[in-house]
Amino acid sequence: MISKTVTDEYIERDFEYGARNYAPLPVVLERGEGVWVWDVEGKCYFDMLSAYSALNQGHNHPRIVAAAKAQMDKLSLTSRAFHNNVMGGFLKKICELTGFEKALPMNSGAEGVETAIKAMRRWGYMEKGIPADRAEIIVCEENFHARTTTIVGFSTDPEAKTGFGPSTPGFKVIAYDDIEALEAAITPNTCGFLVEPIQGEAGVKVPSPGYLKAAREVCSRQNILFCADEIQTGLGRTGKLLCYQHDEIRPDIVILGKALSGGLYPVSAIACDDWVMKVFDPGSHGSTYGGNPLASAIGIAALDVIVDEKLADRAATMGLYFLDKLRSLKHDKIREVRGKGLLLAIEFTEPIAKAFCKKLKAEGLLAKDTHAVTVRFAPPLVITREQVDEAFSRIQSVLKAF
Ligand code: IF1
Repeated sequence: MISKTVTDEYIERDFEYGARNYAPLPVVLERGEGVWVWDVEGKCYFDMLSAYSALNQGHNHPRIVAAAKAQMDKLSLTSRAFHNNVMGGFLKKICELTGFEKALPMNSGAEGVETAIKAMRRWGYMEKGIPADRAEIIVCEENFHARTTTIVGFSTDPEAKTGFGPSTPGFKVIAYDDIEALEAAITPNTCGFLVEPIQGEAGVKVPSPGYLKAAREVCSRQNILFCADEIQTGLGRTGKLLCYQHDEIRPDIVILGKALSGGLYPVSAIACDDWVMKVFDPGSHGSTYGGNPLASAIGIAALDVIVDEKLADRAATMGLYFLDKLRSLKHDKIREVRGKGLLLAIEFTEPIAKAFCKKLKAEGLLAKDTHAVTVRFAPPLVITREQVDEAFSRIQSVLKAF
């Protein structure tokens, strides 16, 4: 008789009681530290996904854990019916780091994006004078902005979208990295352009140099808001604090999430100047947990770690080093190696990404496939040169046997 492993037991329980909305790699994790995670059988792995860039600071960063514990002992939740003594410091820090005047805290990335959509629409009605219920927001093909009904309504990925209609009206989808398509899609009712500076889920698609700058200029000229979804690309991941800084632009709204808490808690926010933020008045927006003292204390520590440990610079240096190594790989099934900072990907010529990730797992390295042909490598930004070397040698040995 073949006996069940502990891993099998956990996985069976997940499938017995859980919805089948995921098909994870068959590994059950129970502990993490820095770039490492351990499964329930004691096996150690490199985390090369970092919870899709939520763990830029590494697993269980001691400073963020300490801040969370200290705040938990005092006060965790007040709701926004009352002020708390931590939120303001968090918002101030977001503003100082991003260079915007105001920030509005939420929880998940999805809520951050919804907040930005509401801000753009209200600005369209209140400031631009768009007739009621006619506001249009332009988004890009292969976008990933989250999973609420409104947001999947303008997705172009059938897996994410099918069966969840009717879609919220008021969104126009254009090709990514196509400035003429943006110009052509604008009407007098356009209030905003929502874009990922690098499309993560689409397979780490880096737009052509100059695209974001040109899009920024179009938006300014046509009086529409430029909104950057930096939930995945922001907070150091691509080698700058914010990915759009590579293009020396400033959006009207930036959306942050994921690493804003370093993986300890769902924390998101939008940041913008007051001429945009003032569209929100009492009662128009909010969330029970948004800006709570625990989230705020965690957020402050998470941002402090990014700054004090110079994680954006680390991502730039280690990213180039890692990218060079990945580009040195010679294999007839590799189509392209690309990325910025520590948001890297290998695209294969065949749909072998998932099988590749399974082999990597056996070698003690966890990575995630996307769209069958691409594997993402996005380790915590605290990764050292020696750890990049070690990760690379595991990737190389899996590829040799492939
Ligand atoms: C899942 C993808 C990544 C995001 C951008 C908003 C959100 C995300 C640019 C929403 C979230 C996550 C969600 C996660 C998988 C992951 C993902 F593969 F689905 F597309 F990262 F690439 N904007 N992305 O990347 O933030 O509400 O999830 O906090 O399992 O759905 P959220």
